Amino acid sequence: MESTRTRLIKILSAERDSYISGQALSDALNISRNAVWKHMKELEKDGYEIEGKPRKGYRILSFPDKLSSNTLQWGLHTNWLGQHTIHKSSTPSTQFVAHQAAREMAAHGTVVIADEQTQGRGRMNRSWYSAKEKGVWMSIILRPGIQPYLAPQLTLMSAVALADALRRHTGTKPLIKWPNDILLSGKKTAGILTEMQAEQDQIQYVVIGIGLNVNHQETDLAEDLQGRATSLYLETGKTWQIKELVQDILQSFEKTYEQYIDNGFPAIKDRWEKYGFKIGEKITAKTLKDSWKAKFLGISEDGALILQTENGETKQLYSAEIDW
Ligand code: BT5
Repeated sequence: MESTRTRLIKILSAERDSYISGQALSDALNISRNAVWKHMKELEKDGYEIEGKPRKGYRILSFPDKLSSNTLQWGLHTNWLGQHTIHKSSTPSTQFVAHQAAREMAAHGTVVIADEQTQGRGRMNRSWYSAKEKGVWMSIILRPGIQPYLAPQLTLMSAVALADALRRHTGTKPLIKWPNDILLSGKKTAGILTEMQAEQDQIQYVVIGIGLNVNHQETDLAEDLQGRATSLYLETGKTWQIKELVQDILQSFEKTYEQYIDNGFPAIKDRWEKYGFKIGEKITAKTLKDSWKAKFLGISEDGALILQTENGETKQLYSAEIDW
């Protein structure tokens, strides 16, 4: 059940240019006119700019820049992704919140987003720095009808969706470093973490975590990241509105995900390779037993890394540590 507040914002948002009378709102929401007025005061406290005119009614003039479940909806053009959002001002990790929500049957496409994470995570228990209100820290809950062994493709698909959104929104030239990093000028700007709950041949849910550095100045980056990581601000000299970026990322993600589910991985593979970092160049790959120099040829129809070793042999790897 949506809160009265959310319904109020939806009604006002649908009529951007005309006024809606207090009576019409009170009828639609089944609350008194005085209660409507109180809600308006609360919205103003949250940074909404609302115009109230005697005998005409109310309209929203502007939405706050701040992230919230409501502000995210204004201007979000998706069919299912982000239609339900959980927003936290501070949380250890949006991944934790998303796992819990998914266990409690949160719908496919639910988005968890935070202004700050205090224990943000990368892969293999590495940490992810998530400075307050400086970036996009979000987790997407999906319930894809694919076999569990295909889940790594979702990481590659997400990276393509994110790279597309960044290129279009900011005019930057992102590259994807296999499997999950987005680089600008050779430095890490975003990372993706795919986690899954599955039985042998069925996925219960997947949580895709996306961390994107947006408005960080050099000193906002943790000391050990300085020189290795970057942000959209550092690359473009511009401050970006987090809310608008999130909306574009979600729109791009929904479209790319649908293409993947409808047509499979091959179309994603071609797009991935256009962004692929060091394709055609020499890299060093390490597995538990081996380490060898090889040329990075691209990715296979199912998402494996294709390498050509120095003696001309072609190898496909699904997981490896790479020295780039
Ligand atoms: C990743 O792991 O790159 C996945 C990052 C996923 C973060 C999102 S934020 C929302 C959601 N909630 C979470 O708790 N996590 C997800 P990995 O490839 O393991 O890279 C981790 C490494 O990246 C660290 O060991 C650092 O070297 C570096 N790193 C940490 N924070 C960074 C940052 N803000 N920007 C750039 N690099 C960073």
